[in-house]
This record gives sequence, structure tokens and C-alpha cells, in this order.
Amino acid sequence: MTAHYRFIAPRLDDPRLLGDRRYSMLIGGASVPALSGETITRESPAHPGHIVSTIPKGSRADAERAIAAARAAFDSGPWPRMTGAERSRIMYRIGESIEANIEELATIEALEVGKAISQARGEMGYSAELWRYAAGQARGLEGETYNDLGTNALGLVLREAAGVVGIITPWNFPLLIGSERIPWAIGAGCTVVIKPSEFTSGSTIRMAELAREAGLPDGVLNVITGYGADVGQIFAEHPDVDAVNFTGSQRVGRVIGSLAGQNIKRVGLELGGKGPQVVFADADLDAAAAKISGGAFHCSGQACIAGSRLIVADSIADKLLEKVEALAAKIVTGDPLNDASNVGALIHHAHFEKVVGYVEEGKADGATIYSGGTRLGEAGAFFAPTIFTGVKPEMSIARDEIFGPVLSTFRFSDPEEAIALANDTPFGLSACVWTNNLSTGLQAIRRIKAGRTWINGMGDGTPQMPIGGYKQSGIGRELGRHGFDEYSELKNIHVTLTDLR
Ligand code: TXE
Repeated sequence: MTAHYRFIAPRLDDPRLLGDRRYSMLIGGASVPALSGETITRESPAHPGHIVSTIPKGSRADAERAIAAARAAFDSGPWPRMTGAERSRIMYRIGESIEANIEELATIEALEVGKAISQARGEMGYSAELWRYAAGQARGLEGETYNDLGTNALGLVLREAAGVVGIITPWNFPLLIGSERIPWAIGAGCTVVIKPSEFTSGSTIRMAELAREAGLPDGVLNVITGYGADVGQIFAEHPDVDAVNFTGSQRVGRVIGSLAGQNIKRVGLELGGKGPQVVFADADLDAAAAKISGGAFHCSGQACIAGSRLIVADSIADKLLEKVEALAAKIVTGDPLNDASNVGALIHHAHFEKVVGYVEEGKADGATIYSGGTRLGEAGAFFAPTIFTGVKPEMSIARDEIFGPVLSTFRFSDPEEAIALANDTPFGLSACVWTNNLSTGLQAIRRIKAGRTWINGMGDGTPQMPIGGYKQSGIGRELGRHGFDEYSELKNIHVTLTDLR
């Protein structure tokens, strides 16, 4: 089946596109270039040839300065010594400031990531919510007491800040992924050095500048920019960094995890996914189709929680596929700066080629293109929403995280087969189940190994609920009350008491 995809060619004379935005790193409250003076430029993936930003190309020496600033702010600065209420007020103001600057931040991400600006605005609004939620929680982070140790003892469990935290973020949701971590780290009393992706550093730098204006003391949030091997890996090696948090590819996750292990350092990893969307025969097919299409094609499939495997009951598979395809055909791909676009470009041309390679491999392996499978437009990195049928579990399109708009479809005839297919992956980040029988939904979800799941939904998020991966999708949990545990040490004080005199 083919569809005519809707495409808006990027406007090359859009005033927001013109002019290269030049950024500095933020170290100890000061905006600074790299010590070497070197820079990295970013070309818009939607507008070939257009440089949209320039960032400092940091080196190990720059990273050491940033770590020293965070260390000093932790060891002798005001932040860890403030009351929770004082920290909370500043964090809340940062959330308000993100909200007040949504348009600027969303524009930066539309230009650098290539994502649709309407989507970017939503992410900025949710990022503000994350800051405000963490601000509320940061007022009352609790420990424990044990009053059952006999008359001459009392047990206290203190929650203490873990120290200096190094955070490495990827290019797909720069401000959002940063906002899932920084407020929890600083809310626990830690100080932070963050290294955003070299492709998409602008919004993180602007957020740190807004945080400084909102009253965050110098050195609490430092931003270092550059390539991962130069300025990111050091977080897992340097003795002055107490915890490292990485979001990105499995390849780099293994490097960070092993270095953190060698150096006995706290580590949080959020790596890729190959999310199953399991649809039982009794599901509301219209509701399911809408979210399946959104779950697979949102952000052009460049989301770690993307639902890239559709596992559907045989009896309804044809009907559901028709509905998903009809909705995919309505997705407007194209100019990230146009309010009417739903989906923008892939992150860069090498990634575009990787996605094309997977689609070709899927065809060569014997899977069938149900729809899509083609480039959109002539120059930018745009790819049509693509659905494969006849996918076998051993094919690369069934196993690998493609990180593009590619949905691989499997059919099942009994529920055990559905669960087995859902779990037939090294990943375990996200999963959803569609059924009108809540028992079926809960029984299925209990058997699927994934950290972030939905019954009759996909993608909805709320700051209260922890996120993170099972299996090779990672270690640790962010958000909710559990998120503070990643950035806390627990100290047990066993107090011996004399008798009352
Ligand atoms: O990731 P990298 P890439 C997956 C997705 C994608 C693939 C490759 O499948 O196609 O990874 O993306 C920094 N030490 N995800 O190559 O390289 C880098 O500078 C320390 C899933 O862009 O892992 C950037 O800041 N840091 C994912 C960050 O790591 C290093 C989101 C991520 O880049 C480093 C993105 C090193 N040696 C990609 N090398 C998700 N979970 O959402 C690089 N970096």
C-alpha cells in the first residue's frame, strides 16, 4: 500500500534561520570560550549549508576547570548548605524562566535538532514542569528513623548529597533530558557539570544562563561543550566527580559504565530501546492506531522510548495496519520552523544514511514495505514514516534500534506468543499494551521486561513517575521521588543513649 506523504519544504529565507548563534560555555558562573579558542559549528539538518550555531570546542583542560568549579561550589559554596526551601525557591524560578522563554528555546532546538517547532514548544513546557515538580519535592527530602532498637539506641538514616555530578546528554531531547536530571541532582544538594551533545548544545547553555539569572549560585550548574571523548568521558574518570549520568548509545554507555566501574563511581545509564506496542484483538483500534503512529513516528522515530515494534493479534492485524497507515499518511513532515509541521528532519545526513541502510537491509532480508520507505523532499534529512510487514525476529529491523521512522510489524495468535515477541530484545526501556480488558493489560505488562510502560496509551509522561530501563536499556531511575536517590548517599547513624538521668 502506498500513500502520498505530506511534506513542507523548508523556507530558506526564514529570518530565524539567518545568523549564526554563538555560544559560550558556563564555568563557575562565567561565560567562557574554550581555552584553545577553537569552535564547532552546527549545520541545520533541515536546511543544508546553513550554519545555525557555533559552540566552543572544549578540551580536557576546559573540562577540568568545569569540574573544579563544581567541586568548589559543592565543598565550600552556599548551595549544599542552604535549606531545602531556599533551594526550592530558586529551582521553581528556573522552571518559570524556562516557561517564559519557550519560544527562544524551542527555536534553538528546531534549528539544531531539526525537530518540528510545535513539538519543541511542548517539550520546553514539560521541562518547566519538571523543574517545578522537583522544586516542590526538594523542600522535603526525607531520611528514616528507627525507634525500635531498644531503650539505649536510636537509628537515623540521613540523606546526603552525593557530591559533584557529571551529566552527558544526547541530541534528540537536549533540554528535556537535561531537565529530567539536573533538578533532581541539584535538588538533592549536588552540583553539576553537564555536557550536551556537540550537535545540539544551544538550549542547554541558554537554560544554564537562565538558571544563573534566576539566582542559582555560581558553580552549581556548569556547561562544558565539545566532543564526548574529549570532555565527557572524563566524568567517569576524574576523582572529583562523584557520580556520572549518561544518556545515549549503548556503545558509549558501555565505555562510561566500565570506566565508572573501574573508578568505583556512581553511574546512571539510559541507553536505547526497541519498544513493543502489543495490540490484543479486543482493543479500541482507533485509539491504538493514533498512538501507535505517534509512538513510532514522533520526532521521526528518534526517541529512546519509540514504539518501533508493533505486535498485533492476527485477527485484527489488517484492519489495524490500514488505520495506522492512514494516520501516518496525515503526518506533516518538513520545515521545522513551520507551525504546521508535525515532524522535522533526522539529526544529520550520516544518520539519514544509517536509516536508509536499515530499510534496504529489511527489504533484502525479505520483509515487505507496507508503506513509506522513501526520502521526502530533495535536500534535507527527511524520511517518510515507514511500515514493514512480514518481519522475522532475527532481522536487523526487528532487533536494532534504528532511531528513524520505521515500524516493524509482527503478528501473534495467542497471548504467550505476544509476550515472547515483546521480550525478544536485549532492550527494556518502554512497552505498551492495548486491550479493553484491564486484567489482560496488567497481566501482560507484568510479564514484559521494561521500565516505562503504558496500558492503552503511549508516550504520556508525568514528573511523579520514575523512568529508566530494564536489561541493556540502562541502570538507574530518574524522576519522581526515586530520582533523588540517584544523587543521594545514605548515611546510617546508630546512636547509643544512656539512661535518662
Ligand atoms: O550517540 P552517542 P550518537 C542511540 C541511537 C542513535 C545512536 C547513536 O540509536 O542512533 O545511539 O547516536 C557523548 N565519552 N541513541 O552517536 O555517541 C556525545 O558527545 C563520553 C539513543 O549521537 O552515544 C553525546 O553528548 N561521552 C539515545 C552523547 O554522548 C561521549 C539518544 C550521546 O552520543 C563519548 C541518542 C565518550 N567516549 C542516541 N562519545 C537515547 N537513549 O535516547 C560520545 N559521547
